[in-house]
Amino acid sequence: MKNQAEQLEQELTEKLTLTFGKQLKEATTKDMFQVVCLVMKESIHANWQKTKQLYRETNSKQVYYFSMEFLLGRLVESNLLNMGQLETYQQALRSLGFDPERVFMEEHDAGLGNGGLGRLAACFLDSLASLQLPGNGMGIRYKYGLFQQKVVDGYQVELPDYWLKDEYMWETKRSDRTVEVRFGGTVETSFEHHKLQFHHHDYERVLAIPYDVPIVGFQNETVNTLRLWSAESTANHFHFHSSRGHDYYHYLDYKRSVEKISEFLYPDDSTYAGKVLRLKQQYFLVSAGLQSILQQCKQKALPMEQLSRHVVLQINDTHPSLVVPELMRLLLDEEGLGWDEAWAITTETVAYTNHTTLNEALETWPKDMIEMLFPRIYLIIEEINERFCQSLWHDYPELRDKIAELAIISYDQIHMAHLAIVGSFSVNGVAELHTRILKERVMKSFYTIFPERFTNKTNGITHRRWLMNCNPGLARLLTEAIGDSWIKDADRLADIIPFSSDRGFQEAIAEVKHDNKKKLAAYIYQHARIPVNEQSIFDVQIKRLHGYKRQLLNVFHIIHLYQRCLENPALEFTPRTFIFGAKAAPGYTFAKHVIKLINAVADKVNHHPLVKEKLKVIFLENYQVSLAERIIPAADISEQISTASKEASGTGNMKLMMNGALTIGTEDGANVEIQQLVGEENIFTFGLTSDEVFALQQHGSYRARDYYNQDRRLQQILDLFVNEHFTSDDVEFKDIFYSLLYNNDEFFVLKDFDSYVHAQRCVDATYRNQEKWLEKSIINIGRSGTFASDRTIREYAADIWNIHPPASR
Ligand code: 26V
Repeated sequence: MKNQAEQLEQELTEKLTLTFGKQLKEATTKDMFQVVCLVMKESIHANWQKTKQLYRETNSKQVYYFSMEFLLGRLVESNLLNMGQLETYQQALRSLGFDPERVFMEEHDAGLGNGGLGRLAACFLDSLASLQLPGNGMGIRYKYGLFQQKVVDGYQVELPDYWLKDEYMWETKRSDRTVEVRFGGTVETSFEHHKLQFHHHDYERVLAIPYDVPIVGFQNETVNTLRLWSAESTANHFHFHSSRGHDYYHYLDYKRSVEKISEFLYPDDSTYAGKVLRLKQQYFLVSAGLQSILQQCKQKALPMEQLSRHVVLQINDTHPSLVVPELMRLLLDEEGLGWDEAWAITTETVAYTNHTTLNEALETWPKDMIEMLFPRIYLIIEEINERFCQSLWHDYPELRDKIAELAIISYDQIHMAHLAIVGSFSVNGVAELHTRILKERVMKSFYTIFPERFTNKTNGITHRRWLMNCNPGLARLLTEAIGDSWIKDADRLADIIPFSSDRGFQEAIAEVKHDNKKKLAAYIYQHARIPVNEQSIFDVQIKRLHGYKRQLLNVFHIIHLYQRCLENPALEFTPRTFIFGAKAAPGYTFAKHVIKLINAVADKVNHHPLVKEKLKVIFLENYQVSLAERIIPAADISEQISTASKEASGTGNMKLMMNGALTIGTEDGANVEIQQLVGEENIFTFGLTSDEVFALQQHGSYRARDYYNQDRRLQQILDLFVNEHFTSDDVEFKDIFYSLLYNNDEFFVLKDFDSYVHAQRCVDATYRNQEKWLEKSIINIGRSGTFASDRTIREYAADIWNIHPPASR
């Protein structure tokens, strides 16, 4: 009798011959990766079919998570883990003479997202499937994901991310589910059968082709669907639907303009060129997604009036908020329903998640642009706005002076968040503090009108990827100590808290961390050629580069330490390795200057004879999901230092905590909840509170210059910028200097500096007492179960979606 791994060896070898006509000794790791995927897909696809059938037979209500971003990373290992096959495959690959890790690394990260918002969507899909919930993703199959980052001479350089270069092993093209999306043209009205009818002419036809990706649940045979839409031209476009001539060059222009729709993921930067294209992408996702959902309902002969009993549409930020008018359009024009009926259905079906309160990140679109691109949708938005403003006038006399502020259309702009709130039954924030700020400040008047709509759903992360998969050493240790119940129920991680003061367990935790640090050190050496001390504190800040996230504050502290070392070479503190990973939006000049600054400081610090044994600064290039998976298990300190009130939640904070890092952070986003869970003594909190930030902003009483004038340390640091200490051509650092001293330091870097330095001293002192440190680390791991996305998804399912696992399983 062959064991499982031996059987698998045979299957893999056979598949290799069948697919590539190769023998084992001729196979490359890439061949092997593809063969592994092909063999896995046989069982995944069987379960996929069964799951779809089960949902059909049980008539299950389904949630569709509409998102412009899904940051999946690699799937091979997490799929194997969820299938319960990871060890078998690893064993079989080793016997066949392959290093499993290298085989898995052949998979190109699917980087269809910018940061937290996109990764959250991916974690949610994992949890939906793992909880056997009928839930699907709707997204765009961008031909190029988020740019690949290279660092050249300290500067960020962007390269296209052609992730589809080799075939994407997980997708299945579903040409049979193609739908048509229409852009531009004109709308005419007529009065027929006692009803106003709308006719759309001269539009551009775009084919939306779905590519389905299976989402494998954790050891439960559930396989859900992520549907990614790709835009294609249609050969008979001019022939049938345009009054324009149909010469060949016209056709090529048309083809090009259509294919552009699903070509690029846009970075989250307001200064990008081609806004029109981004808006087209949003409508493309929404229209294709909704049409396919309604088609499925019709196939099941469900009456449209009951749509909300069978379907719920969750929109990930306002990017897909055109679902509101698009669903109205389909119900009115295609299904022939009346306005009130269609409106009731729409507002019972759509739910909206807000992910930011930053003013510059709240989406608005010029009304002319919407009118030009989607003339019928524009008319519907106008009507929604008209009716909403009317109802404000009649039902809320006390808000009459606020109508302009609340309107969906004002000053020729369409406010997408207003559209999303008015058109949905649920509005949620992503952490307690964030939801409070929405209710009390940013969306206060909407909260007065629709108090029942607002809820909080604190974000989460999948502990399968972010603990079991990326930190197998820790996972093993936890299971040895408390059994494996935490795997199915992350709250059981709390069972290790009684071990937090157990010396033996502490030692074991320290050993795992040290192993992980060794591995990361090897990676750093291989990629950056910088040797790092494995005994040093690994201090990690990994996230998008943004002013409000304050990587600059971190750099200031590093420069401060550097100067203290120079002043006093005998200065005693635990050596530190500062590790950064961050991409800056290509058009965000300030952020790019900060990257250059980090690298310039790194250059000095890493080579200075008086400093290099104590401090190291590492900027790891091309931060992405697979790199996060290497860094997080090795972190001692988690930097969560945003200006209070600005970070809606953060999710990196949760991942690092779950892997035993201690947080140094402001009272912002989910940091507040981390603090509540672990207690003040197990986190390093510093800085202004969100209320203090609001007060300073309101009174305009902050004077950054005073802090510079009064704090010698800040003078020293900033003077290095202008004195060209770091590079000789440092225009970029003068730009940073100006933003702080002439633009009055929008993000309160100077204001929080002293408090941050103090907190960092506490970090150093605490780390010296390893027993205490490890105790805190274990308590952090133990309390992190709350941040499993399974908890978040259970809350969404129960409080918003009203969906359940199908009864018969
Ligand atoms: C967008 C933009 C666009 C214009 C320029 C400035 C700017 C800044 C930020 C954003 C972010 C938009 C929404 C977003 O990604 N929010 C993130 O969502 C995560 C998941 O809920 C959450 O953990 C992060 O705190 C939040 O920033």
